[in-house]
Amino acid sequence: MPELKANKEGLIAQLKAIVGQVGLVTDPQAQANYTTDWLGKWHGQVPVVVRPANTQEVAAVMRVCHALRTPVVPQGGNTGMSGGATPDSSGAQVIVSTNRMNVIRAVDPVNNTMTVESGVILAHAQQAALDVQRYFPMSLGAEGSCTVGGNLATNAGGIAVLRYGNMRDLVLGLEVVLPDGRIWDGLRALRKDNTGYDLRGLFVGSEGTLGIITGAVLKLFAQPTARAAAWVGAASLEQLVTLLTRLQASCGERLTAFEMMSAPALALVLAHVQDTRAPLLEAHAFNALIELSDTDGAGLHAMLENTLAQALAEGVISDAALPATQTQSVALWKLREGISQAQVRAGKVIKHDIALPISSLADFVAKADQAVHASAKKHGIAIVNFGHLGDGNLHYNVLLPAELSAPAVKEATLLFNRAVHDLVTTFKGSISAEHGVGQLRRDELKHYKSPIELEMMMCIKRAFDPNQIMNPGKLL
Ligand code: FAD
Ligand code: 2HG
Ligand code: ZN
Repeated sequence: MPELKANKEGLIAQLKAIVGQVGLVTDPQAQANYTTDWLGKWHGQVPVVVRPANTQEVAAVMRVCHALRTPVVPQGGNTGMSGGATPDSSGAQVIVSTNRMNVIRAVDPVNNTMTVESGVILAHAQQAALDVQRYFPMSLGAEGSCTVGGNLATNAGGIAVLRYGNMRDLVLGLEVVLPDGRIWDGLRALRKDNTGYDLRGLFVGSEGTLGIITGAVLKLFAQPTARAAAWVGAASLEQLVTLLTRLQASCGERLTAFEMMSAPALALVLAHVQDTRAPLLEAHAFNALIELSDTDGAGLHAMLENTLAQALAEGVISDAALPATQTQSVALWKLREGISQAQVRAGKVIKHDIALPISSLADFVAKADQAVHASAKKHGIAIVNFGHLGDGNLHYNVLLPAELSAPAVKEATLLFNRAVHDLVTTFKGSISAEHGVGQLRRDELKHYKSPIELEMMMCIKRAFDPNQIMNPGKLL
């Protein structure tokens, strides 16, 4: 014990010499914001949270941790949904938070790029683009607190992937501090660069297991100045998929978001989120929130209205409402973005973040509903199915009663994970679409990935992090 204490004090002293007192969080109460995740599901313990101010400080911190073999958990905004940024309970791991690294280093409207530190909050990155009449399209419910580094490390998705792609598609260059403290300057702002292996691609989605991302060059786009939205009710998922196909044909790349909420997902929001109301008179088995955007508003609303009117006339959809004002549009998005919070308030949730070919979605959901209900007789459960239908990404979540004991939740999680993920595999889908594997799906990854894929990933992990100090217990 005295040795452990001496080690801990020695570690903190060395880190303090790098980042100063302002860069350390040692008070256990203040540490709680870092050691518990957004869902309140994971809790860890650390001797210290380190908050370097810049890349050089991150490098120096990593040199110390590397020399002492201290495991490091990188953390951005701590909004992740897979427990990737939460340390274990050993008290031996250190959190390295990027929350002081929030400088927009450069914006180049001619090259349509922006260079930012990894701790920049996503909403601030969006604003920096708008300030030069450009657009950074990554958008998700946690954008007011998640960071660009966290978005990259999880290869985040969100509501505009349909048009602009996920984080991997939106980054041109990276700066990364390697586990031994060396700095890789890959901050290239090029759209073509075939000088060897795709190292940038390796770090995107690596969930802090290969190094700490400290900077990034992001792609910018023309700023959409016009938007048209609609809320649609349909009797089946198949019908929503038909509508998606029609909108893609009639609106092309203007189709920016196609988000789905099943009736139970909408009901949950209406019950648990204040100042919300149903957009349509009747309840529908499936709802979609659709958005078109363009740099020129002429004809945009008409394009959406016409496609919806035809779909209504042909019985493809059951009802639709088009917001007449910006306030009404915001109210619709509040329904969509309130689902995560509503689930936390309603009970205990088993999260599934799955991707399937869009052509298989309806068939998958019909079979999954059957499988889940079949194995759910003894638990009073609800299926909270929603997600980014336009990307084939469903959050096919299972809500358990709040009063269920921890062992019962564990048992149900194993049961429903197997039921849902087996079926995902049958449909050649993915068990992890946008939130990351973290600690939540680590065992599932091991169960479903082929041995050869796991082995290739382990080789990469060993090459970058031979001492296994980067975010142990996550992903692999
Ligand atoms: P953290 O939670 O701090 O970390 C996430 C992972 O990245 C961890 O493994 C961590 O170790 C690693 N990491 C963080 N920073 C770095 C870095 N600089 N270098 C290396 N590794 C790092 N996600 C979506 O994809 N789409 C959504 O639509 C979406 N909606 C959400 C809505 C709500 C209300 C909430 C709470 C979350 C939502 N998320 C969504 C999940 C979450 O916001 C994203 O995963 C986000 O990208 C995480 O960013 P962060 O900065 O909070 O990362
Ligand atoms: C969303 O799409 C997020 O709203 C969160 O990815 C999903 O709460 C969830 O399960
Ligand atoms: Zn999502």
